Amino acid sequence: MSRDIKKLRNIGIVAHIDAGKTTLTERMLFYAHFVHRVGSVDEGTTVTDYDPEEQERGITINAATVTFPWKEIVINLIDTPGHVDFTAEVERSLRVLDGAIVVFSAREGVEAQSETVWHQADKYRVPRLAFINKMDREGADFFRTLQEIRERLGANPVALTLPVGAGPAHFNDPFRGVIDLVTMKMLTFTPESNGSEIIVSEIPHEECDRAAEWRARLLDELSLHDDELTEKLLADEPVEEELLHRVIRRATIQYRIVPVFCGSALQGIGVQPVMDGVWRYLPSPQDLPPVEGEDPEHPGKKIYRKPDPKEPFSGLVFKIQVDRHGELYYVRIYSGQLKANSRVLNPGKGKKENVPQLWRVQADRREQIPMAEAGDIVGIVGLRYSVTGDTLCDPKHPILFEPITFPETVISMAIEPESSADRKKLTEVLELMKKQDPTFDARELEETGQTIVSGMGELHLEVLRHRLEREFRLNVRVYPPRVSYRETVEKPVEVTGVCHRNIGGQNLFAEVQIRMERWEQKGQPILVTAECGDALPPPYLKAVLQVLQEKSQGTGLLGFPLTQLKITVLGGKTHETDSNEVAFQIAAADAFEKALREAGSLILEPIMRLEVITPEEYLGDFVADLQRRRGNIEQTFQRGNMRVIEALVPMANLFGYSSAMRTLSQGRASYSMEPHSYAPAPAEVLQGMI
Ligand SMILES: Nc1nc2c(ncn2[C@@H]2O[C@H](COP(=O)(O)OP(=O)(O)OP(=O)(O)O)[C@@H](O)[C@H]2O)c(=O)[nH]1
Ligand SMILES: [Mg+2]
Repeated sequence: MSRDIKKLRNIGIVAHIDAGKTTLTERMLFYAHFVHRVGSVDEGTTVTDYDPEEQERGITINAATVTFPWKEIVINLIDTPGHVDFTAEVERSLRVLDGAIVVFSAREGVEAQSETVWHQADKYRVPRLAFINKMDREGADFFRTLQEIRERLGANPVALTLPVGAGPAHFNDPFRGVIDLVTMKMLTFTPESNGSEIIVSEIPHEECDRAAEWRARLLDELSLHDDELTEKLLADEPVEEELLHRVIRRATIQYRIVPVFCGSALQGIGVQPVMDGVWRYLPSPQDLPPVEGEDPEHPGKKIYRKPDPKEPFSGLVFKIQVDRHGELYYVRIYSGQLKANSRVLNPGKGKKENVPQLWRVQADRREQIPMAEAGDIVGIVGLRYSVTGDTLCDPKHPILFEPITFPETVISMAIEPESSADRKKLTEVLELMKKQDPTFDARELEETGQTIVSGMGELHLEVLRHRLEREFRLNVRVYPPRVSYRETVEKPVEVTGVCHRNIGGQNLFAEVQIRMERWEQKGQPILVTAECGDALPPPYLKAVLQVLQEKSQGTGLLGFPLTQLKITVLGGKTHETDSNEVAFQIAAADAFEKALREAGSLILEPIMRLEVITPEEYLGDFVADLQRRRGNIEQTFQRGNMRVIEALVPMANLFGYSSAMRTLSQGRASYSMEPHSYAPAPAEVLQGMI
């Protein structure tokens, strides 16, 4: 089944936890006639939260893909999780999607994780729409949320629908419909039809002034992006809807504006206008510039692929789903065609891969397809060497895309199989889980026979443990979680690594000089680079860089994974007859070990960015409590009738914070946290370790 690429929309739904992403997805599926009754998150009956773990907890854990038609288009949609422990799902989705709907709760406004996903979408240059949801809740405020989008996110939000009323049905002026500022009509959604029937009527008298004011703002803003519109407005001529749609579309795709809609996904109010927004304003794969990659044979040389089925095939593996039945590799196709039973190249690994089967994935169901084209997202069964972030391409036309970066783990815990017979199986299953989840790590400790698993938070590790039991029938003993420490070097050093040896009668000579130092750069824990001009011939330099790269992925002097580390190759010496690549590998390893020893080590602990939302009366208690936890309060501010505290706090002092927080506020406060950075651990921590 090939599709018209102009009519395809690859989009993600992203937001803070509980904003209503899954509820919105379910509504869209209902209006698109993909499902015939509306499932509910609270009853565990939605299409996209199909995992038992998700249904029991009422939250999304895995990003789920669904494909459905809407008017003239086909939407490939990924519903992502909001909980920060599963941020990898958001990161990789945004990496391969062409557009996004960012959902906000009209009551809570722009929450901590909304900021994070917003910046992730900025990083991958994803055009987006905003949906201000939960207009039916007490305390919902569309205009305040709009203002927060402008101020906290530095975005340019442009309201396309306005709410009529706010709050639940028993209120005086409850939320009951939206005003479409493009058509200047009021839309109501009949409850008997579950919101699928839309009644279009004139704007009620009492709303006219406000609608006129916001229409004027909309036209003002749009005229900044289009001359034809400006002329029409100056000449006082009528403006057709089609012109407005065109201008909004162009400005959205160029990241100049963010169209904003409002509604209630739960009550089925205001959802179809967002779906129309996806159709009208978000890009098809063809509307985007060619994707950039590197020529694997000439590192540094940029090459491009147009989103065209006639170009050579290229794609990116962005997710691997593992279950008892095997592994499914999700691939975004950027150019060309991919057929079942074909062969492709994984240029990063230098391996050819067979593609035996292609699947279209619908949440937990799959359908086999013979072929897929540029712009599409498909599942492959049967790859052997590829991992998340790898490029696949036409073997005759190699291209290498930039891999996906994921955050480092922050907590660890020791686990052991209940019976020693399960040890081998546990190791195998953990390997599978690592493959599936790039923010999960497992290392065996030789001294104790325990396995240390690391992840993004307590919930992340708990969910993984449940999977071991439920899916793989492995019972494990679990030790209390602790912080994932890292290490870097204390002071910068310059050393020379040498290889002056005779191996099997052959003399080997190499010398390489390196600098090792601590460096901090967000998103790039380790940098290995060269500043040595032509002191070393390229094959030798390549061998040196490779060894340094590998070693720096390992652990430091104290046995913790290395981070915040920069290694620079400064120079070296070769010998006319005795130098070769092996000699340089040995010299590089020698330089690395020497440098680590001389530079001393510094233990780093993970620091979390914490946001607490509390009623005013508990503010003082929260601040004092956070200070006791070695927290640094960055700011506090008002949101509606609540106070928000933003603080940086060591993860080590945040275990069990949710129950402490409930006690402090009698259950009235809420919080969220996400990894922020790694900072030197205080002396006590070091003492405790030695
Ligand atoms: N009143 C009201 N409640 C809503 C609305 N949308 C969602 N909810 C409720 O909010 C809760 C969270 O909804 P979800 O759809 O699971 O939110 P989510 O963004 O998918 O959450 P995560 O996937 O866990 O990040 C559920 O209890 C929903 O019933 C809405 O428009 N109005
Ligand atoms: Mg969800």
